[in-house]
Amino acid sequence: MSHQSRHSSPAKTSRLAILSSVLLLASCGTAAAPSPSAHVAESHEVATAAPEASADPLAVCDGVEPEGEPLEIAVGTASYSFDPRMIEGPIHCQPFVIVFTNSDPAMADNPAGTNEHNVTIRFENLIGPLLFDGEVIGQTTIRYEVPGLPAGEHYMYCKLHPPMTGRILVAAAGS
Ligand SMILES: [Cu+2]
Repeated sequence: MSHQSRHSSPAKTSRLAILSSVLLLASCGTAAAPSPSAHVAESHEVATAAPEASADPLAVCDGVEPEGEPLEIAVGTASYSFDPRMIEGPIHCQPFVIVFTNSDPAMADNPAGTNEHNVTIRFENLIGPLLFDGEVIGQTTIRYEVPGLPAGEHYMYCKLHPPMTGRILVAAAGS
């Protein structure tokens, strides 16, 4: 129906296109998979053989007491990327604070759609369980109180600009 396409703005369409292509890349690994059937079989195997993968990864931190004041980590933005893109310092299951400053100004006819950003954290990669979903902000600073995360390297991105990504390295306890 023609009236539906009129409601879909070009900016929204391109954002959805970016998101879907990122998801496609994340789920398939490479664009040149050996064969479609091999990929389907692999996905099915993962889904059925690891039911615990859908469980909340934060559950391992239940009952862990915070030690001292939470670590504060400053994260900024520089032209629609995180600065720094690799966050180090958090310890296994210890809450920390991200002091997030968005310094990208609003502008008319922004090819990126909006200058607003947030920090979303997922377990290990883009399709991992959600660990933290920070409030979206314009050009300002916000304090994100992030719960203790399990040790490992987790995936950080802006949910309005999925190509805007980073990593959070969480060290093992006692390290
Ligand atoms: Cu953003």
